[in-house]
Amino acid sequence: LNQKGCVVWITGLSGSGKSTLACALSRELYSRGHLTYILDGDNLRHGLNRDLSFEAKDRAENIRRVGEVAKIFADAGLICIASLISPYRSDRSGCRNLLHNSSFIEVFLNVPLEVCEARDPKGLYKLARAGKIKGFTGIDDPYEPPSDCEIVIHCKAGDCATPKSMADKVVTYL
Ligand code: GGZ
Repeated sequence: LNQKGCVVWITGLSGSGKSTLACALSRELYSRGHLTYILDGDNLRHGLNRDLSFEAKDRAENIRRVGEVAKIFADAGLICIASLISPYRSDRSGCRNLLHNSSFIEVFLNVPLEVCEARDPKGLYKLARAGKIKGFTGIDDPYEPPSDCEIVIHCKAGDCATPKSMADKVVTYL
């Protein structure tokens, strides 16, 4: 096994399919003999990052910590897949700057808010619209789309790629 580590950083709205893509990509890479590890924002917020809120400064700290951990995995030779909303460009570029530029692959899951909101897998958009969650990304908190990321995956209403085909697009790039 001879593998150069890297970080695949998946950014996008809640419900855009980041975790689904992360899993599909991990499976696809595993089947090709690569070692991977998934760092998922929602999961990490139950442990490593459970002291952090969704205020901008805490989101920045969330991204910073995950970027540092991702770098450790990449240094160890793994393909680290990080799936976080990471709504601020400056936070994402901070992570990019921790790594050699060629080792940071930013993937933008470009799914319109309407599509994410219609999916609403955890009912969070509904709560946000009802004012029961404040500062929800896309509703009353910003999302800054990447302007120069490595990969963009588009998904329009009724026309979304399968997890496998999204993963294949990333694998082809890698
Ligand atoms: C955005 C929120 C919020 C607010 C709870 N804003 O789709 P999910 O549910 O399963 O994943 C989302 C997760 C976001 O965590 P991240 O660490 O990825 O966010 S960030 O990168 O912005 O720090 C969502 C849930 O937490 N969630 N409240 N106010 N998402």
